[in-house]
Amino acid sequence: MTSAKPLRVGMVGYAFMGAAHSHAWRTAPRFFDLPLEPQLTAVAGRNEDGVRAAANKLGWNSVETDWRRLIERDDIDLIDICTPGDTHAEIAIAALEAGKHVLCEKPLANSVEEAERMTVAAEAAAKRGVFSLCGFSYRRTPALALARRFVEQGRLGTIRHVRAQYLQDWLSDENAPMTWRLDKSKSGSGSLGDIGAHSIDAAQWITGQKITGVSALLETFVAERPLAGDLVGLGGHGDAGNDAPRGSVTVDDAAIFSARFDGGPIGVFEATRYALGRKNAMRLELNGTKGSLAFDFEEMNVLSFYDAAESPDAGFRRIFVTEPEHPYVGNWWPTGHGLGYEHGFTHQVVDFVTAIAEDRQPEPSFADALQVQQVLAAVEDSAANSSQWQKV
Ligand code: SOE
Repeated sequence: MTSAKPLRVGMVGYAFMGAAHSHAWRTAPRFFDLPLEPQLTAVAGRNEDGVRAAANKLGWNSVETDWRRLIERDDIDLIDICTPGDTHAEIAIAALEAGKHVLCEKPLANSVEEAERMTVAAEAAAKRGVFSLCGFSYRRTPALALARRFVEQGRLGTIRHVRAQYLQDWLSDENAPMTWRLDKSKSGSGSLGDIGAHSIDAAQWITGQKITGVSALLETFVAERPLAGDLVGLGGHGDAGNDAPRGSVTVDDAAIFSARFDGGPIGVFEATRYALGRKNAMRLELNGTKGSLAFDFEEMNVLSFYDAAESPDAGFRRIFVTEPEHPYVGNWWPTGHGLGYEHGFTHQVVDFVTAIAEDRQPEPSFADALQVQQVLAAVEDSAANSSQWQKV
């Protein structure tokens, strides 16, 4: 542990993302020499029993049943937003105006208009030394950070193709229950915003290029699902029976779009929760004039690299991203011992805490996340207009 000044955190929400963030806040100072020491000061949730149980399990020191109270507390420096998208704008803007740093889960908001208001608040706050970060945590996966390093070093040459897929299968069962992720009023969109947004952010960040236009298709395969339970979580396999009352799915189950990037590459993106057997296949492939890179989160410690300067039959080289010189890796285990899903969140905490201590705005900023939101909106507009080309 450090003897650094405390950074007192208040987290809103405590489900899947709340658990991942709690783990990150607890773990970061144990493996990284942080300039500020995160303290898990309070967690907020509407259900008192639920939030108390979560606080005990996840290691928070106190609870609130109203996020507003968390923001009023003067023993809290940073608000961590782990709630569905419909609440992000209100909580983030209130927190920033109250002088609290903000970590907000992705996608930033449920609309471009909300994301714009959040960005205005974030930029005003940054001038007062109050910073914000959007939780596109895959940027902090060592293999993807290494991919960016390779692109920056020019090892791919000029990038021609971006191929991005995010494939899951947790909705394949038509009787898997409704969750908030399937309710547009809560989540903003479906596979597009939940997982496609990660691909958009990662592709743009790694290539250093922005998407300028898209042509898209969205599809909802199962229009109604059993209303079993409290709409929380990823759902799962159906056991509600055929007689259970059903609720309407109001988001896309799958999204496909083609894209142009401002530096010349063309891209194809696919996001779905119906790819049976694909559990968390967040995949990215880049083809350039000098080489290609390929990544699949299901093998998250591996980055595949094809170097055109080598003999063609050398094929793709599988780089095991577990060397101390690889991004973030040196603080963990000896060479060859890989990392997991949770480490991206821990690295996110490390980077945010470091930026706060150094009095600078970290990336991805709310402005970066607003641009992703604009891509999401362009995809929805294109799909609603027979896949017509839509500028971002
Ligand atoms: C569910 O599809 C989900 O948990 C996303 O919400 C996360 O952002 C992604 O990391 C894993 O899948």
